[in-house]
Amino acid sequence: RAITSLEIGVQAPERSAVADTGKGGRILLVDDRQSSYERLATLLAAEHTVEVEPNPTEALFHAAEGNYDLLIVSLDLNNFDGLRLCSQARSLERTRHVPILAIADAENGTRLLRGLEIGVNDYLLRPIDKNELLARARTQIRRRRYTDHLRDNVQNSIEMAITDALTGLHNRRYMESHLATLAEQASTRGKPLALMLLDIDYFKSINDNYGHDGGDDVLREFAVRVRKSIRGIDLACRYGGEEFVIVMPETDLHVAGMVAERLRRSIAGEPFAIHKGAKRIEVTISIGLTTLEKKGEAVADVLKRADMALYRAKHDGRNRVVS
Ligand code: GH3
Ligand code: MG
Ligand code: MG
Ligand code: MG
Repeated sequence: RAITSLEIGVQAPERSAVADTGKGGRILLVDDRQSSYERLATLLAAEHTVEVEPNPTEALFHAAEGNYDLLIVSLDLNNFDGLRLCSQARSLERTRHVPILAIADAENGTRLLRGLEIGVNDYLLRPIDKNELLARARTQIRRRRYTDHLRDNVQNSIEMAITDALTGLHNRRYMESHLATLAEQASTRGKPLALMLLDIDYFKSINDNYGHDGGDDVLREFAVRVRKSIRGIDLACRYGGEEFVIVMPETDLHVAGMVAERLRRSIAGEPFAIHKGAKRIEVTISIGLTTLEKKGEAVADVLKRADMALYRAKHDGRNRVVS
């Protein structure tokens, strides 16, 4: 798609420099009147990188792909195209958070009211004053960056709260809250649910022989293998030091038993690499396996049963699955 964009003469700041100054940004100007967009683009180019797109349909494509900090949309386009663009930009996931500054002739003032209703962030009436244009663009870009920053922080906090830092698997807290939901779903839908508790055998001696870092390497590699052996809907978590839980929705005891046995064999059958280049060490695991037994059963009871099965697997000689 050929972009009829127009890079304005003034040197555009680099993206990183933009972030440093906290000022200049990338703006997509959607306007089809040449005298208008040339003037606006020149004014904006004093602080920002500006691209011009006269065609609103094309503009939506660019906006969705272009990582802009601000859309400036003329509502004087024919057939209410400017308004349609604003409303489409608001409904698309990729453009929802990009601020929109609308521009209109005074005679199109009613379009501005519509624009504000559908989520335009700010507006300017023609004739446009240079300082006002720059001030409003700056405000929108600053706000955008701030909310992006907040959104990233919230996202990170959520991820950190539910993830085990060493292995990247879910943590125990997440598993316990999510397990209740999965068990409820299984009960209401009349589907089976399997749960296995996995514990690395003689892990203390791995730590003793290869150091705590060697032990950590084993835990990380173990998590990688677990992830490979389960489906997307299964839930794997690090339950404690070298104990893990796998919850398998819509899986009965027979199938879960095969999954557990395959995982046990894949661990025992391929020694683990610790550190770079160091010799490989043999690791085995014991697995206690159970299923949700009756509708509405408490998850604590399911976990207890898995723990008892694990205890028997250890007692019976380790490197085995017991259900
Ligand atoms: P068993 O076969 O009965 O399970 O023997 P074990 O040695 O694995 O038993 P135990 O559960 O007593 O030992 C687990 C050890 O795991 C104890 C603890 O020091 C170690 N551990 C717990 N968390 C971590 C961790 O994050 N990293 C490392 N390297 N070791 C850990
Ligand atoms: Mg133990
Ligand atoms: Mg152990
Ligand atoms: Mg243990």
